[in-house]
Amino acid sequence: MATWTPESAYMLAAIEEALKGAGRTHPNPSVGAVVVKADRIVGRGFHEGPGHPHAEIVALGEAGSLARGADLYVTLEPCCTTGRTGPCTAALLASGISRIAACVRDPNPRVNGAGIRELEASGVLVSVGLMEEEGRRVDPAYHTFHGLGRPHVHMKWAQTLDGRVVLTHGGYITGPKARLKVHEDRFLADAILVSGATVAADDPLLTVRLDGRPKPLLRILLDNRRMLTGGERVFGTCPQGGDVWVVRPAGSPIPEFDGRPGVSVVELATDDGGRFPLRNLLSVLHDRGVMGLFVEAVGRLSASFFGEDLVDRVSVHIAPLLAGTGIGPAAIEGPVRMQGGARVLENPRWEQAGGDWIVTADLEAPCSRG
Ligand code: AOF
Ligand code: ZN
Repeated sequence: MATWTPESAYMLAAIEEALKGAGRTHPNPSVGAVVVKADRIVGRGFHEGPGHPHAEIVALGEAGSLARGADLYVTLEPCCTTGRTGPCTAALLASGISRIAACVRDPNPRVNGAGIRELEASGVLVSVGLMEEEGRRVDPAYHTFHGLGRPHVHMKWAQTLDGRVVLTHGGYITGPKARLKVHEDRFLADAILVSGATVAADDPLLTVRLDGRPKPLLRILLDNRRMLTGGERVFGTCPQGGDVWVVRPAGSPIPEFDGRPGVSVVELATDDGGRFPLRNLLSVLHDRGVMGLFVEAVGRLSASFFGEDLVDRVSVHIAPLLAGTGIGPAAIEGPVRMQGGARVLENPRWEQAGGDWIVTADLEAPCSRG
């Protein structure tokens, strides 16, 4: 059987293409592709969002007749189904492409290997797995949603160098550059989750504030203690800033703000300690189509996410400050036994943001858990 060793540099170019669509393609995946002929990239493409052509089609279009006998590098297995657009497999076969390298299989049950089989059956040489992890990280939410049947959870908090998340005199811990990064990360998600206590204390808007890139997110407020009144600023940005879900213990009295435009009260059974089982909440969000969930939490809520092993990525924003103790919770507060004694984070990376640092890491590759 013929074999082929595709080259990482071209796959990297496909990944760079894919990232141009990041945050805009829901519920579709962000995908990038390049067509390579005689050691030269002759076509590039990325997916811009539902209804737009798939990355492969854009790259083939740019390559034109040069696609015949060429190689295609793509970050996801080509689709073989008709959705809002036609199957890429048919277009690839018609173009005369000879070899296809894909980072990862498409976990969408409508594809899930069938695209590869169809291409191979027609004589195309297909290689899957080059830069597989990097390919998943192009759109971790898509892979976790289809692979694990729940949203991908990206947790963020800001802390001082001594690990405190509240300052005595209140106010922001990190500077404007780090706070802008929060908006960029919110943009990649479909929904954002905070505790009702955070809303009551800080009165945040929880919108995405990036120049020229508005993106309404579903805003989920976990209000176990029924602290919210409907007068908080987040309610004033409904529905244009995104819908708001106030999650309350099942059987709570219905508050006046339920049913205002864009505002819903969602009832969820609590455990003996009065907490919401987060796995149940994520299952509700999955049914509602939320693929990427951005969680801004500290203290007991972040502890619950870690305790239920439901965190896929963490971003810790660190300011060069020392806060001392006795004020507010720690980043993770409560009796949490980390799996394996201490959790080893994968692929840790850091960036400077003004005078602060942002450390981001993943907790095991998405979908690698049994
Ligand atoms: C995309 N963009 O570049 C690729 C996708 O409704 P459709 O026709 O756009 O099909 C969406 C499905 O196609 C998607 O869930 C995924 O399985 C597959 N591949 N999708 O939106 C792309 N290559
Ligand atoms: Zn396709």
